[in-house]
Amino acid sequence: MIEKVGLNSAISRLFIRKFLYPVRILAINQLLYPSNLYPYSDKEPPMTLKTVATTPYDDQKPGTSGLRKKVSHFQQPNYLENFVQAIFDSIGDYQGQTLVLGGDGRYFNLQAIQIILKMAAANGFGKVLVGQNGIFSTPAASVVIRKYQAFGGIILSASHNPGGPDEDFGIKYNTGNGSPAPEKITDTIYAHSQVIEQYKIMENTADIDLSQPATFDLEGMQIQVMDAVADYAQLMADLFDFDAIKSLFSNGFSLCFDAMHAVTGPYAVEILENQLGAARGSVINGIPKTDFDGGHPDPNLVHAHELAELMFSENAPDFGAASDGDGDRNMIVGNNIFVTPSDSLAILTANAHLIPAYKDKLYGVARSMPTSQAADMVAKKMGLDCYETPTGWKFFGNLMDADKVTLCGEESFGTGSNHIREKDGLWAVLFWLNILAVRQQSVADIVDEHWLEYGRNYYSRHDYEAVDSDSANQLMSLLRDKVTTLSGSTLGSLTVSYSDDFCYTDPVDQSISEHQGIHIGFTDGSRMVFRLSGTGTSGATIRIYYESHETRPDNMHQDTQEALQELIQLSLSLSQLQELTGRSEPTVIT
Ligand code: VG1
Ligand code: CO
Repeated sequence: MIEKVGLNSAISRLFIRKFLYPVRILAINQLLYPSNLYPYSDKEPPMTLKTVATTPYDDQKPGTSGLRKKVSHFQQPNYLENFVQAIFDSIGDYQGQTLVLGGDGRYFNLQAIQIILKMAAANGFGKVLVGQNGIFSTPAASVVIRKYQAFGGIILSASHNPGGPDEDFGIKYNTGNGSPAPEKITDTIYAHSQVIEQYKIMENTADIDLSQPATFDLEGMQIQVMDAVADYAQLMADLFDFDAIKSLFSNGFSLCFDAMHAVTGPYAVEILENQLGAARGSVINGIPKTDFDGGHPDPNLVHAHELAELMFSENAPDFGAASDGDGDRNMIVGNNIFVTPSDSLAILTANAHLIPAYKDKLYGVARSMPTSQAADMVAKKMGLDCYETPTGWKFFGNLMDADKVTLCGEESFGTGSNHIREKDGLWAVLFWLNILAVRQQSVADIVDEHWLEYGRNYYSRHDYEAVDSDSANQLMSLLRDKVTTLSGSTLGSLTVSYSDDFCYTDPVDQSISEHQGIHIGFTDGSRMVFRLSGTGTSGATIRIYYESHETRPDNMHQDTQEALQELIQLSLSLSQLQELTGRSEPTVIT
């Protein structure tokens, strides 16, 4: 099927280029220019496929999830074009094949899409599936790549980073399985960006109208503007028991979903309100804005404060949730209770048998290294394999493709499954709603029962944002030296059982990823992890993650920061954070 499409489109491209195209250009030029002014001879129509000479930028190394920079950085001459051409030069033979294209709707999304469409045509793609108005949430892009067997996709997003002319933009490539490109491809993209001399683009072609579903031809390449929500919504209906969730809502269950003026608004309104019958207005901040209304579209209690205030008030609805800029993260909150993302992964795993799509088989579970070990406890009891990967969703793709894991999660408000190859915010919300519909208990009761059965993993992450890069690097290298000698030693009341700089060997392709974070584990099961963010755009962000395991039933409801106090103090003295960075407090605590 793919080959046939490829062949057909290759033939039609040839036909259009050789015969139709020159005729059309001539006709247009005759119209545009009176005959005495017509600047080109009949034999030499203006070429629209242009090869543009360019020089490399030295900073196009993709981070945890694609290349992220300030908008103005992306607007430098050829900056975007260089990176897109570097992607095309790194992904193999896509001639005549299909590319998926869309983004989270942030500032510069539409301009970038028009440029990428023209570059895709010039570089020989047969077809581009682009979301209406240039929109695809990250999970929806993954759905579309898989469903239409595309060669790959380009997703324009800086996720939870703020948007607007002075804020961030981002771009990443996903492979044909719908997964963020693995490191070997992102490394190749970077290598190409460092030696790039030219890029190809169609010139003198009008912008494509993306305002409604339609099909266009761009010099032989087909462009299909698609409803950005429909395929995603259909997949959700296939996975979950929509009837059970509908009756939950019709029985008066209340919900508040904060879309944070980011991409998830239209998806949430369609699925939660239109299809499942949640009350109108259950989705708040549902209109996507190019600058997220000046907010920081990161679904945590700090940034989703409108939701947080509501959920911890007397008028709290039964269930609250929020998603991020590109729709792949989720925060789950019950009436007066916050569910940590690490606990959420564990609870979804323990309750997967209640969900149509997961009731028959769970392969295994995976979590990123800094994520708490709550899921490990569940996996152990259920006899499931549990994998620990570096931070970033790209590391889960191989495990899912090889049927080693079904559910995956990260502490950074990311949860997902093998239904696609990205984390998926609304999917997690629907999973929770399906559990609540079946169990007919409150979020708080479900969490409490879970802790009683598996123990509670107190968990917190402290971020020190926009720290001077040199100081942050110095802190990490000092720690790297220290950890080699810590094992067996006593720190405060704790004894170190292991400490190293996390190195991951992919169990499927044996690729090795080094320096993925300093982790120090203690004999009582508690841990701390230090790493530098790979998604920020100003200075460095130091992330410190803390976890301790509590099994005494009477100690399940302590304040998290207090429960982790000893670890927090230890981390500060061990890393000399204050001396090296001048910071006495984290900028964000989650
Ligand atoms: C952060 C999170 C990580 C997540 C990544 C992308 O990375 O910690 O867990 O996968 O963002 O998420 P870092 O390197 O800044 O810690 V998103 O929502 O941008 O797609
Ligand atoms: Co995101």
